[in-house]
Amino acid sequence: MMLEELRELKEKALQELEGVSNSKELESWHIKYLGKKGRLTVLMRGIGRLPPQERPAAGRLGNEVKAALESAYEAKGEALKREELERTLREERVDVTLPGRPVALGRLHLSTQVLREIYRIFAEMGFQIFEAPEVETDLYNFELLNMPPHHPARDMWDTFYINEQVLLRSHTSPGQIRVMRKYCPEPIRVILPGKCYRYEQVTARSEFMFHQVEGLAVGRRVTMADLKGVLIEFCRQMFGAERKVRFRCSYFPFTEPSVEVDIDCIICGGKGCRVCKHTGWLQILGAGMVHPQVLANGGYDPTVFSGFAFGMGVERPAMLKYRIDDIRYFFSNDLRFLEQF
Ligand code: 2U9
Repeated sequence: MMLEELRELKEKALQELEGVSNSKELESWHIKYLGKKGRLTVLMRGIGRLPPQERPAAGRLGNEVKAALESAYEAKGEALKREELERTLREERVDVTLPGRPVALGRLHLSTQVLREIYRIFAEMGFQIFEAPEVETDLYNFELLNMPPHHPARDMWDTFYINEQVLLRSHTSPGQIRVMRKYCPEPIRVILPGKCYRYEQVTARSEFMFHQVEGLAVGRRVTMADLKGVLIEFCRQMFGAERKVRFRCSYFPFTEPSVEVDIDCIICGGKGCRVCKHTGWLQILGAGMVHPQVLANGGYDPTVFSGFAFGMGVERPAMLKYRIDDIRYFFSNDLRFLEQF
C-alpha cells in the first residue's frame, strides 16, 4: 500500500515537474513535494507507523523517490537557468554592426576664437599677453587713469560697484597700470584681454558683460607713427588686406592725443549701408598716446618715456565679421548659435 503510494507520488511529481516553466513555479513544486510539510515528507513520516516487517522496503523506496525527485529538481533548475540565459541573449542581443551613437564634439566659444585670432596678430608684432583681475579698485579703474572722484569722464562707463572702493572693472585699462608698475623701467609691449562689466540696459547692441582687448607699448621713442603702423596692420589682418583705415580725433582721459580708428565698411565696401549707418565707415578701435600723468602713475618718467595704447571690444567686431545681429546670442548658451562657429 505504502509502496504503491510512493510510486504514484513519484510519477505525479515528475509529471508535474515537466510542466514547470519558470523558477518561481519550480520553487512552489519543491515546497509542495519536498518541503517540510511536502507530500513526500509527510508520506515518509508514515513509514514509522507501518508494521516492522514492511518498514525496510518502504524506507528504501522512500529514499529512492526522494533522491530521484531531488535530482530531477536540480536538473530542472539547470535547464530553466539555461533557457532564461538563452532568452536574455536572444531578447537583448546587441547588433554590433549598427553605427555607433555620435559623440558630441566640443568647440571653442566664438569669443575665444576671435580673442585667439587677435592674440596671433599682436603676437606676430611682438606683444605679450597679460591678464589682470576682474574685480578692481576705484583707484586702478579710474583715479590712476586720470579720473579723480567726480571727474565727468567717469560717466563714459556705467560701473558695477561692490562697495565705495571696489568694483567690477569697466574696462581692462586698470590692468595696464598694473603692467607698468610691474615692469617699469623696462620697455613694454603687451595686450590685455578679458571680461569687462557695465551697469547697462542689455540690448541687441550692448551686454552687461563683454570681452575687451587693450594694448600698450611703452619705450623711449614710441610715437604716433608706431601706433598707426600697428593698428593699420591689425585692421588689415583681422578684416582683410584691402581695408582702408582712418584715424579721427577723439577724447579719452588716459590718452593725449586720442583717436578713434575706423575701417571702410566690410558689408558694403564703403558705399553706405544700414550697418555703417550710411557713412561707409565702421569704428573698430579707440587709441592714443599715453597721457604723461598716466605714464607717471605707472612709474615711468614722461620726459624720458612715451607710449601708445589702444582698446577694442571683441563681440562687436565678431558681429561684423560673422554678420551676427544681436550681441545677446554670445552669452545665452544656445547651442543652435554656438555650433555655427
Ligand atoms: C593706460 C593707458 C592708456 C586704452 C585705450 C581706448 C582708447 C578705447 C574702448 C574701445 C571700445 C574699449 O571696448 S571698448 O569700450 N577703448 O577706446 N582704450 S585708449 O588706453 C589706455 C589704457 C590704460 C594705462
